[in-house]
Amino acid sequence: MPELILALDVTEKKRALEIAHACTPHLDAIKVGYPLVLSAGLSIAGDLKKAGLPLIADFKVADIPNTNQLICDQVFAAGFSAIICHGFPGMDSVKACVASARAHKGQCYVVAEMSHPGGKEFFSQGTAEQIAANAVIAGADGIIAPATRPDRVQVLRGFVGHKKILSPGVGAQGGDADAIAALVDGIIVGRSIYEAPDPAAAAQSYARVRRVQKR
Ligand code: NUP
Repeated sequence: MPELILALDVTEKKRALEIAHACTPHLDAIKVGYPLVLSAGLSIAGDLKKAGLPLIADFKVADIPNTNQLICDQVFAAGFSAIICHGFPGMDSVKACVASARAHKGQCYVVAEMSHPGGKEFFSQGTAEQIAANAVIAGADGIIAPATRPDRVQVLRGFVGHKKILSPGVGAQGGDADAIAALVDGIIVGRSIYEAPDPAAAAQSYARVRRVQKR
């Protein structure tokens, strides 16, 4: 059954912690990216860990293998349980992230195709498929694929088999949670929860996807 992952792109630490705390009962994981870490510092991981949920670092790591490894090691040492990296820098770069994840008993997810309209510009003509296939060969735990394009998620499923697909783009970007939930292992929701008048109620409403049977 798909997980519900909150994208906590809130740049004020106190508010971020309040929203995380209020939404936690309805969530399976919290994803943190540059917006929050650049304002609150990497130590936000230690604060958020108190909620008891897995923490995904969405840094879309995209460098040479050595730099990737240095970045990922710090992310896991800070308390994150998973890292998101890009696949386009190549198999060796992805493998460095996977190696760091394994060394820290963490997970690694590879962006195969992005959810925004511009995501079609370069993640096309077989590139996303190749990235997804490489993610499997590199031993990653899964891929990131767009909730805004369920047809593409279905295609990419064919390349990753039982590996996990986590899918952003629900709500604010136009993706339909119920349409995508049956195709993926987790939906990632940001603004539609943290910008809602009552974030906990919004999270509770999205938590219905946790009961959807996967196709
Ligand atoms: O392709 C991607 N699309 C995307 O939106 C890959 C991502 N990692 N994300 C992230 O998911 C994005 O950076 C944000 O943190 C979250 C979606 O947030 P929202 O559109 O639900 O507010």
